[in-house]
Amino acid sequence: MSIRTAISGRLALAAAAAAAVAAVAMPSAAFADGSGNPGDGSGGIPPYNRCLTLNRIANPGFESGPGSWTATAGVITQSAGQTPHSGTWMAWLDGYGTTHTDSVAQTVTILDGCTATLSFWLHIDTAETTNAPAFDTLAVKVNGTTVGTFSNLNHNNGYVQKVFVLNGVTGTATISFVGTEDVSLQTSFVIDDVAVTLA
Ligand SMILES: [Ca+2]
Ligand SMILES: [Ca+2]
Repeated sequence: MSIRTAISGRLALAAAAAAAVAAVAMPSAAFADGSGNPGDGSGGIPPYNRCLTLNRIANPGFESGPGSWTATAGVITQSAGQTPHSGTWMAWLDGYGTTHTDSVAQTVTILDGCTATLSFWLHIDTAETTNAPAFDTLAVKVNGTTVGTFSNLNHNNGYVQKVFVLNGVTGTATISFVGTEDVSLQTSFVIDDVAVTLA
């Protein structure tokens, strides 16, 4: 084989390889919506993957401070009085030992045809006695409907992950946590690493 023949052969192989790569490139319709996001479900996306998105919650661990959340004063904090589940920020509701209500909320979009799951990490400590009624409560709400309730009776060391499947919730969904204390004996509801994922 001459050198010229060998080079010619290599060029032909390179051209064939390039053609093979071109043949398996994503069809242009996959990004027909122009978003560059194949999972946002807004156009040209096969239905089997349109729910495969990352966490819909922005600033889920509060590490950007209050950004993206609506909260009552002092809730989103780096206070040394509690330990976050991750990072240095958390949402600390209540803990005053007086009549008080705190809240923290964020609105997300749940795509039609997808099932959303809400999860978060929760730590509760309290000065209430464990065998008393639920004097201080935390309500977990979606669009104003309570999907879960916790209280001083659920106090725990460290954090426990709570998970709620939000069947039938589509479109705009406001996720809110509302902590209500009675007149005495503090209960702290500490929340971190909130997620809403779709499947
Ligand atoms: Ca955090
Ligand atoms: Ca109390």
